Amino acid sequence: MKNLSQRATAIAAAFSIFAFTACDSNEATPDATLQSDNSQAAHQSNSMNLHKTYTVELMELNGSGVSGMALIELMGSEIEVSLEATGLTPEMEHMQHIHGFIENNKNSVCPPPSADTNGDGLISLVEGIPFYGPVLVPLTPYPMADVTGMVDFMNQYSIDRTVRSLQNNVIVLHGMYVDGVYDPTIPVACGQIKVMNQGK
Ligand SMILES: [Cu+2]
Repeated sequence: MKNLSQRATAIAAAFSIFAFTACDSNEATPDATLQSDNSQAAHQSNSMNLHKTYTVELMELNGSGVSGMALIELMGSEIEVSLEATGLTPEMEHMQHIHGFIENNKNSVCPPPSADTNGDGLISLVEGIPFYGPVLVPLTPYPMADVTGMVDFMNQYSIDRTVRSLQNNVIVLHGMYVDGVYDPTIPVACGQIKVMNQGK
């Protein structure tokens, strides 16, 4: 299996032609065309816009050493999520979610160091919520990292209409040892979901 960045490049090439016909080039109103899914007046190219590709660069939180990449393909109300990560605690389960805010299209972001409001040197699940918001889509079944701390994951989900502005959301991976005890909730990596085939 090709690695995700090679697949991402191939998918970008395959979909770049759609950029010329897409009518939702204004990402400030990302959901406008999706809201007209069922409208007879919908622009001719809406059927193309229903297939969008997103990339996520996962970067470490809490000094975890975790990094990775995810690819999300949106097809109507379905998403296919492919995710690879390394540096995870080996042979432990790692929760992974799409986090975001559903109210007012508020943008979800990865938490900065200042999110550690209790000053214990770690950003807890709860301390991160003001930044990344609650769980919108649990990316189940949560994978077990292999003996090298790697996860190679793919699954499909139906998503609610309110989640389809995917670029307003982030992916968060969880779980590492803290003071000798495995904390399955602590955030260990985060990445903003970005539209791949934009402005090409
Ligand atoms: Cu989460």
